[in-house]
Amino acid sequence: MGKSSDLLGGLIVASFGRQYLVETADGRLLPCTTYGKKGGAVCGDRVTVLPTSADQGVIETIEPRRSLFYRASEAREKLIAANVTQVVIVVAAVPSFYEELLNRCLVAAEVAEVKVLIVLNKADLTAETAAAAETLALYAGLGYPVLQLSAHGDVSALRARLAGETSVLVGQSGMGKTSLINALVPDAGARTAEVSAKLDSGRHTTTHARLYHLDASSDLIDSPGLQEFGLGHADRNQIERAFPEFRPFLGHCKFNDCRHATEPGCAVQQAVAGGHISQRRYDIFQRIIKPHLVTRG
Ligand SMILES: Nc1nc2c(ncn2[C@@H]2O[C@H](COP(=O)(O)OP(=O)(O)O)[C@@H](O)[C@H]2O)c(=O)[nH]1
Ligand SMILES: [Mg+2]
Ligand SMILES: [Zn+2]
Repeated sequence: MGKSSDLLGGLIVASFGRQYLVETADGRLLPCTTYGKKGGAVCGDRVTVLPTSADQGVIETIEPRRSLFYRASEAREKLIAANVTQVVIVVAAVPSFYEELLNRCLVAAEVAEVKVLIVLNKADLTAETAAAAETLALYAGLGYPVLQLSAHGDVSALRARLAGETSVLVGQSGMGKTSLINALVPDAGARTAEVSAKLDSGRHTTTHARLYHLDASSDLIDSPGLQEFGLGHADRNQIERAFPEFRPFLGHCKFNDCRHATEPGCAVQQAVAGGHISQRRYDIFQRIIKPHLVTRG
């Protein structure tokens, strides 16, 4: 442990397993590690670091987070980004996206109390995109902002929505997250090369989170492609409430602990039958909630 006068404030702008790159208050990029076996720090974290040499430091403390976006499978938490104000879920028609994964991201954003934006990328592939847009119309109708664009074209509508926010791009790999970063951050390639050189791990550059400054008040985090999104950290009530169209019906079922599955007098099932809740969303809800029915959340 160093004297507190040796400590520097900083921001984690890249994470590579247990190795981090910290942007210090004086503008340097300092490779850092953490004490102990477990990291616990994540891209977007504000930290204090103790420099141990001219080009190496140790993370001493992680400042309290405004938000934490993460997934959890069984007992293991997988942190994605800290202190974000917005989750940007990137989907595309090609390769096709998993609607359940989109929904899991929406639930996680709700649990993290962070707003969301859905981006339908690759709009230049017009025929395929029309079908995907139809799928997403359901979400637009529920109040989620949906932006259709091409990373290879005009991204100004997205840039406008990123202003003043710390946003994290999430989605399956191949949806175009890195392409969007490249469109939004003119020197992204050079910065990635700088990070690779600092951490001597060029082969890892696209498999871990990276934070880019868009301007003085806007940051954008690129995250590794997702194949699954565990919601082990969310309880049943949180998941139910993360489906906004369910809310008017919650608390109106015959049984207090209704699982909205096969119970009689279920207000949610009646809402599905009455067309107030879409069958698609209800089916996805049932799949998401399944592991949460074993232990009462
Ligand atoms: N046609 C088209 N292809 C795109 C667009 N954005 C990305 N791609 C392509 O999709 C592939 C995956 O993009 P990438 O940015 O690596 O996706 P990531 O895995 O989400 O980071 C690459 O071949 C990109 O060139 C787009 O707007 N239109
Ligand atoms: Mg990528
Ligand atoms: Zn019910």
